[in-house]
Amino acid sequence: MFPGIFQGPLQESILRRAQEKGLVEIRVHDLRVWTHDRHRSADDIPYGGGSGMVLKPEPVFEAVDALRRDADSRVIVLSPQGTPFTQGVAGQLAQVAHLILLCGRYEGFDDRIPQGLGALEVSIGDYVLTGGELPALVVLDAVTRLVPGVLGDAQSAVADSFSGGLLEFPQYTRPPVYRGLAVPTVLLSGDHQAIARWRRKEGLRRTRERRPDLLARVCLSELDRELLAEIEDEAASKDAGMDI
Ligand code: JF5
Repeated sequence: MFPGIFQGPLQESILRRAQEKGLVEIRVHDLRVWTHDRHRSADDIPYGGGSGMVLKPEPVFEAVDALRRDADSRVIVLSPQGTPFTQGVAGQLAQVAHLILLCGRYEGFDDRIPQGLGALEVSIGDYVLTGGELPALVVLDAVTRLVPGVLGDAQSAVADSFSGGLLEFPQYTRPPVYRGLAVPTVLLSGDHQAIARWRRKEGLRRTRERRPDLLARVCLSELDRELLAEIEDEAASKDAGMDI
């Protein structure tokens, strides 16, 4: 309903370059093209009563009929009722040749839309937005960066680390002290083994503090368990008011 929303994000930085290199092709369509009445209405009042409007099936089905390419096409509907969008889902969608992202407005869709289109309903998080355009951009961004050739080799390694299921370790750059805040000395040591251990430990510490739900799912190595035991000890001494 609002194709203009896509113009900024798709014409900057990595999404722009991916399109220029021909690695992805992104087309934006206006649903109103497939409306027929003179007001070009895509919405109607809900059966059963209640406030708000519902996206009508006809323009959506006609749009998808016109845009669907072949058996490779997958329809994605962005909605708070969808399955959570994760790095894993992004990885799966990056394998699909042709995605059709359907952006709703109003209070939601006539439920025959996702059902009848065999669509995957995807949610980017537990909050309500005014439309599906911003969620669609989130999906486009997360999927495009996984398409081979879009990122340089150095950056594509980073994609693997969230897929590793933990939060990232803290990063620092110069200067070594800024406004009294020092970079952890191990990072300046040149001891690559000590740095790797510190990074793993700090990734685990952050995940434990901020996202215990992730920690419960991830597969931990022997070293991870050792590092987590150290973190637990440190947290316990801190709680006891001791200065480790
Ligand atoms: C939308 C009707 C869809 O608000 C969302 C959303 C939240 N998390 N993931 C998606 O989608 C937009 C708004 C109104 C249908």
